[in-house]
Amino acid sequence: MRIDVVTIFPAYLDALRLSLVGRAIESGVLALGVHDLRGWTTDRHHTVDDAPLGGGAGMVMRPDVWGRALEDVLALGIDHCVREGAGEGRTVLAIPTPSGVPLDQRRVEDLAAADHLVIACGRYEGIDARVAEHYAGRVEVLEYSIGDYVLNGGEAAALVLVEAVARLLPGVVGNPESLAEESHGAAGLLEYPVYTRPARWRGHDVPEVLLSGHHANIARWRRDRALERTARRRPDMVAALTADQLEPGDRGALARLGLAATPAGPRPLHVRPALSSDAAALAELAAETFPLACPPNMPAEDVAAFVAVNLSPERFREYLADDDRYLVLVAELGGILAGYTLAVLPRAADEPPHAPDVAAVVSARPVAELSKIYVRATAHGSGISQALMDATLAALSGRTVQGRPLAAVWLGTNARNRRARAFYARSGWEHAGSRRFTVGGRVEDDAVYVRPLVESGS
Ligand code: JCZ
Repeated sequence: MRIDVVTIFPAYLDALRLSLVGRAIESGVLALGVHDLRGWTTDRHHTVDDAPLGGGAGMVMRPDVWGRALEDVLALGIDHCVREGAGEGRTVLAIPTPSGVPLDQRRVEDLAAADHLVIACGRYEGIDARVAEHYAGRVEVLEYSIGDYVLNGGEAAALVLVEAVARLLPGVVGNPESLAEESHGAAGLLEYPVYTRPARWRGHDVPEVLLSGHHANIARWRRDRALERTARRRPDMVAALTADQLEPGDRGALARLGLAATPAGPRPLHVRPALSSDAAALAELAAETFPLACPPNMPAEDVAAFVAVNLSPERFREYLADDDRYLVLVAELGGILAGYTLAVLPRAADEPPHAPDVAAVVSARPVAELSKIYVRATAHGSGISQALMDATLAALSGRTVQGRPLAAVWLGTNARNRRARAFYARSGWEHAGSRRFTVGGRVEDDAVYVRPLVESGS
């Protein structure tokens, strides 16, 4: 590849002769030319600028000087391509400007595939706009920005572009794995933090997992830190993650960061106690989600009758009004209810759970029932159920019945609902047996699960 930089401060680019880029030049994978724009002036003062037409502050770089410079410099690329046997070659004229397209790794990768890159560094208020317009008819023109801040000229932005492109040329970065593993690669995440010896420095310890030699745990820890950093520092990048970029275990990590992995990408998830003003929305959500949890052969009329009686806005208002007995939490995704939980506390501390198999397995009292944990079908698999369950268990851990803290929670789920059963088994619930349950006069079997509660604060 050949890169030519045109500037009124050629010495600014001396730094490129150092380090990796310097080695790329020495090894021959990169030919770099730096040219003084004043070499193409014709007056004895070597004038490159003139006043802005239409008025305004500062000066503008003259198109005639730039035109002569670019004719000569573009010709150097033709010679280079012929010598390299690259045929016509691909030429890009890159012009740094704060009003350009943001430079990112995708674009750098694309530019690294060009044969000739010419970088035109402006100063003052920039280059007469007709220069970019004129050359766009002859070569690819890219007006680019290296960030939303203002420099005095294009030279620093040229250094940035040359360094970013040069390190992608074959043989420039010693270990191609370091290229593959980096930030802004296909992973769509920032890098995890890195450490070296000593294991303790000024009272700061290296995270223990990195000394464990357990490769799977190290990989998970690094992935979690990368997700956490990206969520905090670059919410735009996290929001742009697609399902194919997520690995098993990422949903849980995102949920702990308050993000649900929706089909549109991770979105902020807010779990809070339900308010009386949520009753109508809760009833609507319940009517949508309850049928999904029903046995597949249950007649639609029975499902509808159950919803009308037990999941009406009026019933929700009753649940919400009786907060000694009911705990209702909702999950909001982008301000919209995406799921809810309904837990039922016993009236008396020694009241046995309303499922004989649970009573047989758990002797401790009081015991609450996690009656509903429903998530809108469109949000299934997003980690909302996990977040709702974690929040519900945390809230129940702080509750007492007649002064005694809750000892355990149980729940029943349709025995044939494999998705739900796998979810409970995965999240630390113990299968305790089954219970009979009637809906619309039909007998159904539920699998029952239990979980002990640890008192909050202990
Ligand atoms: C010429 N001022 C060229 C580019 N990202 C970014 N910030 N500032 C620039 C820039 C500023 C300039 C010129 C005169 C680029």
